[in-house]
Amino acid sequence: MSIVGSYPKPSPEEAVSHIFHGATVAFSGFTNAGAAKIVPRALAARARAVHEKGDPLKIRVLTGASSGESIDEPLAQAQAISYRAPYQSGPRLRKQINSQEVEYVDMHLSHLPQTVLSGFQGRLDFAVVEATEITSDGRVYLTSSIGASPTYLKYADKVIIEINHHHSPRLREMTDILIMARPPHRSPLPLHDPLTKVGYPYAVVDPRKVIAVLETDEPDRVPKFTAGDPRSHKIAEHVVRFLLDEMLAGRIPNEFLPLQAGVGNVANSVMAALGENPYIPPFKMYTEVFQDSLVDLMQNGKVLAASTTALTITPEVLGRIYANMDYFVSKIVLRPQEISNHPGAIRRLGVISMNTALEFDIYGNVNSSHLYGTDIMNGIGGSAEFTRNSYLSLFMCPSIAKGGRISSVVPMCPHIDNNEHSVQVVVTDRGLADLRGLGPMQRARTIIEKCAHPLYKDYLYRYIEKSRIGHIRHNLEDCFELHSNLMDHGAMLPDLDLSGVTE
Ligand code: 0RQ
Repeated sequence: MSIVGSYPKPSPEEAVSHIFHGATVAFSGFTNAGAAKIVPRALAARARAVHEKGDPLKIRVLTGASSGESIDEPLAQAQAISYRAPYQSGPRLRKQINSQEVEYVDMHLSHLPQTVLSGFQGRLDFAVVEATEITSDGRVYLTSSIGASPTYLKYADKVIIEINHHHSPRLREMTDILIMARPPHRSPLPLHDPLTKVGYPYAVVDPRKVIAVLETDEPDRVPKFTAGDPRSHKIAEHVVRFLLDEMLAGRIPNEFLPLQAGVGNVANSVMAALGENPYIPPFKMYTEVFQDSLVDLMQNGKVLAASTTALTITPEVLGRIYANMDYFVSKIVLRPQEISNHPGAIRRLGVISMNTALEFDIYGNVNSSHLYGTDIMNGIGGSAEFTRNSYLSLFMCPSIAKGGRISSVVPMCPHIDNNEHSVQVVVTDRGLADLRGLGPMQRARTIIEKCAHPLYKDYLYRYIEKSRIGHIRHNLEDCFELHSNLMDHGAMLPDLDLSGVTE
């Protein structure tokens, strides 16, 4: 039985009629995994109808992380979002944020639940959460992501539950839910291994707050990941060689250390390369997003275990997991994002973090979120909490973008998400720069030599030579010349001959 108890079961249209202009609505979903599906669709339709009559209907949207196709895109299309936190990745919403139609707060994902419990997000009017089951005493068994849903269920005034029959009810065997108490009443997390469980297999809601239980049977809209391109393979080669060298040097133990990997092409290629390499021992993951590429590695024994907050897995591959739950339930733990991304757990476990940058500067400061320092791409997601607290932190990206019109290595990043104090290793298709123990000028020369594309090396060397001498050399007049050129002329160095450049 997926609905136990006498909960109201209105139509989706009736359910969303409660949601008013200006309401804060917190949805389940960390990526498209476990995202609410019925309510965003029905709410978008209602917003369109309300707008046609000339009345306003815009809401403040919280989720676990991005939730493009399921939540952000339909609501953004209906111009129904006024405020968004803590992460997004949808093209339409991105446009509305960059034209300042939508206020967006780009946050560390583990911070979100405590901003809710401490009241910084204001009143939480509604929580809309996907589940496999709700019981009469208010236990809610979540689906393919946990995200911030336990906190939303606890603090929202009113709750709508979407029971999705597509998901396996056995997901609860992977689930481990704990909500951190208010400080100063927090205890140490007794988490010594990615598989340690410290909580309960369900979230809890006061049944009196539940105003609707809806039912559906639809898969998560997780897009297929694209196979890595040659540059991603090159980056992966550098990363694998570096990790093997670290093992040989005794800095990574023989049983290896848990890995965190960001999303996208490059991360997938790196994971595939680690999986294929016979000298890398079977390893565990302590991460926030578990993707398709890891499922095969888990099935062939290379990935021993994974702690995550989301199974961001295409429907076909998720079907494979659901058909083999006896194998997978003992190897995956699904946690709330405040635990999957918890600084203390990441530090204790000695996680190796591998995230993707848009660009980094010659001193090792990284920009993953803002093009030209102004336009949001997606956000920081969990990249900064993993980077800051990991045992080894790596950032990766191709050395050039847009056919060479953009260099990913620049004199100074116009926006910084992870700074030189947290970033230990940067990698491009050209090579890897290990920055540990290096002073600023050593970092600059190593990064230019190892990571910059040959087209941009001379410019970068010249930049440091003509800069003002201090602990760090910079020339405040020229430090953003490449970005200004890009905006004014469409290329960072407009006079470069890019005819032979292949990406
Ligand atoms: O442009 O879309 O027009 O082709 O930016 O670049 O190389 O396809 O990068 O998809 O791997 O994403 C950092 C955005 C990389 C992502 C980022 C252009 C480039 C292309 C995209 P097109 P790629 P990817 C775990 C951790 C932050 C969150 C995070 C991200 C487009 O990884 O959002 O790590 N990370 N979370 O041509 C201008 C530059 C550029 C540039 C590339 N320097 N300037 N444009 N592009 N470099 C997940 C969670 O937290 C949930």
